[in-house]
Amino acid sequence: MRLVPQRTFVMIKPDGVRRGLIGEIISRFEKRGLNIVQLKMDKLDRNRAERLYAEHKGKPFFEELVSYVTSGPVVAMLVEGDDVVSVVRRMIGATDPKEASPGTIRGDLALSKSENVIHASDSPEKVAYESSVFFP
Ligand code: FUP
Repeated sequence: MRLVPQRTFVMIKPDGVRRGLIGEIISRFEKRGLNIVQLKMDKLDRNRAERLYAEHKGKPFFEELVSYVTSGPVVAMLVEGDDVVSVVRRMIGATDPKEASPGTIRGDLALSKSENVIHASDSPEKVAYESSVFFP
Protein backbone atom coordinates (compact mmCIF):
# COMPACT_ATOMS: atom_id res chain seq x y z
CA MET A 1 0.00 0.00 0.00
CA ARG A 2 1.40 3.38 -1.04
CA LEU A 3 1.59 6.10 1.61
CA VAL A 4 1.14 8.83 -1.01
CA PRO A 5 -1.52 8.08 -3.65
CA GLN A 6 -0.23 7.93 -7.19
CA ARG A 7 -0.95 10.75 -9.67
CA THR A 8 -1.40 10.74 -13.41
CA PHE A 9 -1.53 13.39 -16.08
CA VAL A 10 -4.65 13.61 -18.27
CA MET A 11 -5.43 15.98 -21.13
CA ILE A 12 -8.82 16.39 -22.80
CA LYS A 13 -7.84 17.11 -26.39
CA PRO A 14 -9.25 19.91 -28.59
CA ASP A 15 -11.99 17.72 -30.10
CA GLY A 16 -13.17 16.71 -26.63
CA VAL A 17 -13.40 20.37 -25.60
CA ARG A 18 -15.07 21.40 -28.91
CA ARG A 19 -17.64 18.63 -28.61
CA GLY A 20 -18.61 19.60 -25.07
CA LEU A 21 -17.25 16.44 -23.42
CA ILE A 22 -15.31 18.02 -20.53
CA GLY A 23 -18.04 17.34 -17.98
CA GLU A 24 -18.71 13.80 -19.19
CA ILE A 25 -15.03 12.88 -18.99
CA ILE A 26 -14.33 14.48 -15.60
CA SER A 27 -17.50 12.88 -14.27
CA ARG A 28 -16.22 9.41 -15.20
CA PHE A 29 -13.05 9.96 -13.16
CA GLU A 30 -15.02 11.30 -10.20
CA LYS A 31 -17.54 8.46 -10.30
CA ARG A 32 -14.68 5.96 -10.39
CA GLY A 33 -13.50 7.39 -7.07
CA LEU A 34 -10.45 9.25 -8.38
CA ASN A 35 -9.59 12.78 -7.22
CA ILE A 36 -8.93 15.71 -9.54
CA VAL A 37 -6.07 17.51 -7.78
CA GLN A 38 -5.14 20.10 -10.45
CA LEU A 39 -7.15 21.32 -13.42
CA LYS A 40 -6.44 23.92 -16.08
CA MET A 41 -7.81 24.98 -19.45
CA ASP A 42 -4.89 25.91 -21.68
CA LYS A 43 -3.90 26.26 -25.33
CA LEU A 44 -0.70 24.68 -26.59
CA ASP A 45 1.57 26.44 -29.04
CA ARG A 46 3.75 24.47 -31.41
CA ASN A 47 6.76 24.56 -29.12
CA ARG A 48 4.93 23.03 -26.12
CA ALA A 49 3.06 20.53 -28.31
CA GLU A 50 6.39 19.29 -29.65
CA ARG A 51 7.65 18.95 -26.09
CA LEU A 52 4.57 17.01 -25.02
CA TYR A 53 4.85 14.62 -27.96
CA ALA A 54 8.67 14.54 -28.21
CA GLU A 55 8.67 10.72 -28.34
CA HIS A 56 6.70 10.83 -31.63
CA LYS A 57 8.96 13.32 -33.46
CA GLY A 58 9.82 11.98 -36.91
CA LYS A 59 6.83 9.63 -37.10
CA PRO A 60 4.52 9.98 -40.11
CA PHE A 61 1.62 11.29 -38.03
CA PHE A 62 3.68 13.83 -36.04
CA GLU A 63 2.80 16.97 -38.05
CA GLU A 64 -0.89 16.13 -38.07
CA LEU A 65 -0.75 15.43 -34.33
CA VAL A 66 0.91 18.77 -33.52
CA SER A 67 -1.46 20.78 -35.70
CA TYR A 68 -4.49 19.02 -34.19
CA VAL A 69 -3.41 19.41 -30.56
CA THR A 70 -2.71 23.13 -31.11
CA SER A 71 -6.06 23.68 -32.90
CA GLY A 72 -8.00 24.75 -29.81
CA PRO A 73 -8.07 24.74 -26.03
CA VAL A 74 -7.33 21.61 -24.03
CA VAL A 75 -8.06 20.72 -20.41
CA ALA A 76 -5.05 19.45 -18.46
CA MET A 77 -5.43 17.77 -15.11
CA LEU A 78 -3.67 15.74 -12.47
CA VAL A 79 -5.73 12.85 -11.21
CA GLU A 80 -4.94 10.99 -8.01
CA GLY A 81 -5.81 7.54 -6.75
CA ASP A 82 -4.53 4.05 -6.12
CA ASP A 83 -2.69 2.69 -9.18
CA VAL A 84 -4.13 5.63 -11.09
CA VAL A 85 -1.70 5.46 -14.03
CA SER A 86 -2.87 2.04 -15.15
CA VAL A 87 -6.46 2.53 -13.96
CA VAL A 88 -6.84 5.65 -16.13
CA ARG A 89 -5.11 4.03 -19.12
CA ARG A 90 -7.69 1.24 -18.93
CA MET A 91 -10.50 3.79 -18.59
CA ILE A 92 -9.43 5.69 -21.74
CA GLY A 93 -9.11 2.57 -23.92
CA ALA A 94 -7.02 1.75 -26.99
CA THR A 95 -5.34 4.52 -29.03
CA ASP A 96 -7.55 3.71 -32.02
CA PRO A 97 -11.12 4.27 -30.79
CA LYS A 98 -12.39 1.73 -33.32
CA GLU A 99 -10.46 -0.89 -31.34
CA ALA A 100 -11.32 0.55 -27.90
CA SER A 101 -13.73 -1.49 -25.79
CA PRO A 102 -17.23 -0.13 -25.21
CA GLY A 103 -17.32 1.39 -21.74
CA THR A 104 -13.97 3.11 -22.20
CA ILE A 105 -13.83 6.85 -22.89
CA ARG A 106 -12.49 6.41 -26.42
CA GLY A 107 -14.71 3.37 -27.00
CA ASP A 108 -17.80 5.39 -26.11
CA LEU A 109 -16.95 8.89 -27.31
CA ALA A 110 -14.57 8.71 -30.29
CA LEU A 111 -14.05 7.08 -33.67
CA SER A 112 -10.91 8.69 -35.09
CA LYS A 113 -7.39 7.53 -34.24
CA SER A 114 -5.94 11.01 -34.79
CA GLU A 115 -8.74 12.81 -32.90
CA ASN A 116 -9.26 10.46 -30.00
CA VAL A 117 -10.57 12.87 -27.33
CA ILE A 118 -8.14 12.24 -24.50
CA HIS A 119 -4.52 11.63 -23.52
CA ALA A 120 -3.23 9.99 -20.35
CA SER A 121 0.34 9.22 -19.31
CA ASP A 122 1.40 5.59 -19.66
CA SER A 123 4.06 5.50 -16.92
CA PRO A 124 5.03 7.43 -13.76
CA GLU A 125 8.08 8.83 -15.60
CA LYS A 126 5.79 10.24 -18.31
CA VAL A 127 3.52 11.74 -15.65
CA ALA A 128 6.41 13.87 -14.40
CA TYR A 129 7.52 14.85 -17.90
CA GLU A 130 4.09 15.57 -19.40
CA SER A 131 2.74 17.46 -16.40
CA SER A 132 5.76 19.78 -16.54
CA VAL A 133 4.44 21.06 -19.90
CA PHE A 134 1.31 22.34 -18.12
CA PHE A 135 2.11 22.67 -14.43
CA PRO A 136 5.68 23.97 -14.20
P1 FUP B 1 -1.88 6.97 -26.61
O1 FUP B 1 -0.82 6.80 -25.57
O2 FUP B 1 -2.95 5.90 -26.57
O3 FUP B 1 -2.47 8.36 -26.61
O4 FUP B 1 -1.18 6.78 -28.01
P2 FUP B 1 0.27 7.15 -28.55
O5 FUP B 1 1.12 7.77 -27.47
O6 FUP B 1 0.80 5.96 -29.26
O7 FUP B 1 -0.05 8.25 -29.64
C1 FUP B 1 -0.25 9.59 -29.27
C2 FUP B 1 -1.22 10.22 -30.22
O8 FUP B 1 -0.71 10.21 -31.54
C3 FUP B 1 -2.54 9.47 -30.32
F1 FUP B 1 -3.37 9.80 -29.32
C4 FUP B 1 -3.04 9.85 -31.67
C5 FUP B 1 -1.77 10.04 -32.47
N1 FUP B 1 -1.49 8.88 -33.35
C6 FUP B 1 -1.91 8.94 -34.65
O9 FUP B 1 -2.50 9.94 -35.07
N2 FUP B 1 -1.63 7.87 -35.45
C7 FUP B 1 -1.00 6.76 -35.02
O10 FUP B 1 -0.77 5.82 -35.80
C8 FUP B 1 -0.58 6.71 -33.67
C9 FUP B 1 -0.86 7.78 -32.86
